[in-house]
Amino acid sequence: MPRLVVVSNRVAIPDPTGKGSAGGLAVALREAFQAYQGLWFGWSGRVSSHPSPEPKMVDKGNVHYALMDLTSIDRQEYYNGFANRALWPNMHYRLGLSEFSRADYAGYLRVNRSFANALVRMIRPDDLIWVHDYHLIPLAAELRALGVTNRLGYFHHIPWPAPEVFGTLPGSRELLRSIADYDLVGVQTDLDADNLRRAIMQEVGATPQGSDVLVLNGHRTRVKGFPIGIDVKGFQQVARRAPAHRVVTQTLASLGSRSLIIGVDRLDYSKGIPERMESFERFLVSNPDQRGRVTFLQIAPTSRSEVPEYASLSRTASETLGRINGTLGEPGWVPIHYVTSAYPRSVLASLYKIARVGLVTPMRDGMNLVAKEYVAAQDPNDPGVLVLSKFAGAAHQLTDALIVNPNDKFEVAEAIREALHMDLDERKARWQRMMKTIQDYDVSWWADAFLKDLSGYTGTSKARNRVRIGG
Ligand code: ADQ
Repeated sequence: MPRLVVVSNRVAIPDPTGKGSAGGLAVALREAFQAYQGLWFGWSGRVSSHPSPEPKMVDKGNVHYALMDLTSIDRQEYYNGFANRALWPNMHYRLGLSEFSRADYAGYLRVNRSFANALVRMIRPDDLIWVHDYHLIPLAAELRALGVTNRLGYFHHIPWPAPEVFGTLPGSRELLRSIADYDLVGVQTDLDADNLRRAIMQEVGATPQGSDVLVLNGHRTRVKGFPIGIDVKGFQQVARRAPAHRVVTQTLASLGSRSLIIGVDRLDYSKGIPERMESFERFLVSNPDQRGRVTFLQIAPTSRSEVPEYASLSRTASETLGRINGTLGEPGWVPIHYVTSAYPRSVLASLYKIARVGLVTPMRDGMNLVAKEYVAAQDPNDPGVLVLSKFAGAAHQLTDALIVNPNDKFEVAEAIREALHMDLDERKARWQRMMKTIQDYDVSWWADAFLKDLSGYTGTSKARNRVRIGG
């Protein structure tokens, strides 16, 4: 059995209390590591003035964690700069927000190279190497340059935009050439896979072989959709427990007989939070009988606050909230409740379950796990309704949600009305079909499918000469 080596920007070490991070990637990879001895390599999250070129090792169970510190310039250029100010907006179709700087791009390449230099010493010949997300696209090229011949897989968690959009980014050709150094590239949807394959063919001249394989300089790369799932059973279990947390009991008490609509997202412009508030406003304006009878709770923990566009979004969200609550609120009723805390998974699960409507309306999203969590948490005998953006990867699977265009506030308002009035039979029928999909394609399916494909796949037509590196 080969060892699994996972590489991601941040590493989620389980905490000793067992309550550890319940973030999507942490849960997903915990599943993957159950079947393998493993090594998880990445940034420690710490900044230091003289980081060691060797990772700090932490051992937990069958997984070794290898943690690299960064300098503050590294963090600025690689993470805040190129990854989050150039790649992220480009890949979410926000070209006006994409800020390219040569220094940031150089920092991005530098950190990828230093990660490869540290990692290469730890790799064994039969390791399966699975790299995650847009921070680390060039890692394969760096590892190959150091003589690594192992199977290299990459999973891209965010959308892969149309080639015409990605092509606007300086450096995009170089990134496409390096992505072709992986053996298997997984993306969230077939549309993303098609976009990426077209870009690699049009921009750097790869030739197709069959439906999902591309050949560039004699190396074969398979590009394929692997929609990420959630831990459905785990989520159902926590949702079934009685709501013990103060946040849940207070929410229930303050609601009284009102219906709850819920939104849960990191505070990110891709999630469409101010736009969603305005759609709810439109709903209240068009349906005056609903005023005082429904409350919208938006949970949006702050993220990437060092990036200027996020600080500006935070101001816009607060201003939109204040305006709507000021104009439409009444003594004894606040239309929108807005909180910026992170909550334990059990609290989110209970709130999802209480909510009549899950409002998941990103402007663009790779998958959107909240949509799946909302479905998993519902009471089978009285499920709520999911309103879902057509621009979330999840919309490709959850076709029984009320699918909306988040740019059209009238359409979203109408979907909220329809959701609140939907009869029980229809709610159950839609929920059962969505539940089947998220159960069939849960997080274990995702990790198994990717790793099975990666381990059974050879990137070269001829077997590579294996060199033994590390130990
Ligand atoms: P994100 O952009 O972070 O993920 P999402 O898929 O919705 O988006 O995952 C967010 C996770 O954080 C969910 O598990 C959610 O429960 C949790 N979360 C959100 N708000 C929280 C809060 N207040 N407290 C606690 N937990 C909270 C990226 C891509 C997505 C892709 C995922 C996984 O942008 O498109 O679905 O990776 O591949």
